[in-house]
Amino acid sequence: MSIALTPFTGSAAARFLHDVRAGLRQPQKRLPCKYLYDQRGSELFDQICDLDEYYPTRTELAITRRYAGEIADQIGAGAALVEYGSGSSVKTRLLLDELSDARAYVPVDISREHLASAAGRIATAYPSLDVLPVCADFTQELVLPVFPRQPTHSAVYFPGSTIGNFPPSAAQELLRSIRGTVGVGGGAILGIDLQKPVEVVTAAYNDAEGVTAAFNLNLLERINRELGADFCVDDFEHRADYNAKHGRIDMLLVAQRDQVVEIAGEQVEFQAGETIHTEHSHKYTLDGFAELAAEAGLTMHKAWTDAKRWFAVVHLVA
Ligand code: AVJ
Repeated sequence: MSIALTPFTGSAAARFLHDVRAGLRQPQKRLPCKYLYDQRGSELFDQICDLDEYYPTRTELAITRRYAGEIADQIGAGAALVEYGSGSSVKTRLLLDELSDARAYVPVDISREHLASAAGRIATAYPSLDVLPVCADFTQELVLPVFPRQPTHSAVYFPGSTIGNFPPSAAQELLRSIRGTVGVGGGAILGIDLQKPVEVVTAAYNDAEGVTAAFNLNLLERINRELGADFCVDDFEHRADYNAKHGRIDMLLVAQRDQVVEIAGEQVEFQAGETIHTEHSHKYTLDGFAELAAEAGLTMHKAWTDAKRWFAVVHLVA
């Protein structure tokens, strides 16, 4: 199994430094949420998924388990399943178990190590499936690999409501690029988090054990570790507010006092109470999401939800 590599300009460390500097120079400081997921961050995220307060993971899993057969029917026979994010998860296997005639499985991930281990596990568990990992940033134009057995069509699988981390304009751009990747006759299965009572959403990002706080603060520790910055992490606090205007959770780091932080020779000033935006997590209505998809040229063909309508798995067709 070989991994197709998309060429990058510059090293990962140089990009990280560039993004951190650019984000912290803004009047409203921000850091891209993708950097939350280093080794430690990914471990903490796995712990978040097991928290009582964090409903999305288990709700999506229950929907997928219950409707795997129907979802596979919608994907259709002879497809190549293209998963955004490394897919060694239970959810992916539930679908692959029902897609007995799938031609290929293409996991796409930016992290080479994650990708290789996830692809290896799927290849072992499904020996008759062509597993063709692609190391790439799925927000960029995606070139599908050469298929040993030509699929009848492609279907993108994008679970986890990760699309909710993109602002609407970027989410729409991503949907448009999904449409470009699968082409006419292709489709996509997406997990999306739905609007629900504010207390439920807020609790999911402010857990009692403080795992989400550790996950958020780990970003500053990562900047210290990898970029040699001198953030005093104890001087920042985790906060997650529901932003009703945008229908999203805003995850923030709040400076507890005036301070100056040095990052690769650059001084960054913080005032007490000043915030860094680290992640937005949009909660959609089904109609709202269908509209967003339609503007990107995708039709919402079907949606599966739980009894409380807290989460949805949707089928979009190009
Ligand atoms: C997996 C990115 C969708 O937004 O709910 C969980 C990430 N952040 N707790 C989400 C996350 C804080 C999660 N996503």
